[in-house]
Amino acid sequence: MHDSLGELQKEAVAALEKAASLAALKEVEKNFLGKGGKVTGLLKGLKDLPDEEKKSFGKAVNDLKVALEGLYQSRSQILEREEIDRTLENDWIDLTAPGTQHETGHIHPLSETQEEVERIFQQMGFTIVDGPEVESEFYNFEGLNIPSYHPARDMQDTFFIDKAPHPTEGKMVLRTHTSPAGQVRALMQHGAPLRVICPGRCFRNEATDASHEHTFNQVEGLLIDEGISLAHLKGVMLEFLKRLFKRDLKVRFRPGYFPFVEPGLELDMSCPFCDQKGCRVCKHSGWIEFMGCGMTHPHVLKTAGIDSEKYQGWAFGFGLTRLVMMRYAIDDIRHLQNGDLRFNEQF
Ligand code: FA5
Repeated sequence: MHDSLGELQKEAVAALEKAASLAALKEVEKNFLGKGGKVTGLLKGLKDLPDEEKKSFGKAVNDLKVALEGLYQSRSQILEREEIDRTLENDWIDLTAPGTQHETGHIHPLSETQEEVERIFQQMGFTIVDGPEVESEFYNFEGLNIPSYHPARDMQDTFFIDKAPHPTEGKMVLRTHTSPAGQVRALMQHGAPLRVICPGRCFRNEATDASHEHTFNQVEGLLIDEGISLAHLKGVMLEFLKRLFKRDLKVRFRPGYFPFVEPGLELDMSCPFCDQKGCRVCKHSGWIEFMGCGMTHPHVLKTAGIDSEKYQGWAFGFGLTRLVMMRYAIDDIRHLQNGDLRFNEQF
């Protein structure tokens, strides 16, 4: 009996030492020391032995159990250590390695400049308003003192929409400028006094080239109140340009013609890129044509139900797309909307 115990001990010790992983070691422990294990079986069988054998064999089996448990513990510590070393060897992280760069989106230069323009005018007390891109002839023309027979309709080549005309407002068009949003819709809706800007997309049915697109962005501005003159427009524009270009600039008015303002004017600004010394952007003139503007025509005020004896004001409209081209020295307007990521990623 004791001999077979010796055999069992050899077998268990060999199996414990051979186990190469914690899982294998656990399996060996189960086979010998677990509930149905060989050593446990011997302990359970003690009760059937005669008393004189029970004591000495019982002690021997118990000694074997204690010895195997000790061996199991020390083997399991060794294997645990080996497993930790293996993990450290295989799964190490180099904290000094440079991180992976993730591609992020870019704010389009048009949106960036529009946001800046909006912020500056908001700081000066203007509200941002919007209008529809598909307009009726009434809002795009008549409400702006441009009746159907007026030659000024030809100044803005119009896209007509293939859709039933509005019962009272004429044919539907893609708006050719942002003036309907400001001088007609905002004025009709809010009345006087009013201080708004309307940035938005406009459309013209014209051949495209480096400085003309069929789709482009404008910013319309409108200020109506009592006792308003062109001096206020000059002051607002000087302040706006100073905040936008971060330097003091000059402005000058030239006569211009737009049926919805009287007098109609063009505003030029001194070139912010060469301080009027002459450069490519200002075509060596020192001045850059910036926008159309003028005192709001009494007919426009009347159409909006405003007393033109009491209230006066001015309106302006500049090309946001052209402003972006100037700021970022973009030589072809078509780059801005052709969706080429190589262009967009530069900003
Ligand atoms: C107008 O559209 C007037 N509504 C502006 C105005 C508002 C005058 C209020 C008076 C009072 P004009 O057609 O000049 O004006 O256009 C204004 C600006 O839009 C131009 O100076 C130019 O910068 C831009 N623009 C016009 N057509 C195009 C085009 N095809 N592509 C890109 N920009 C354009």
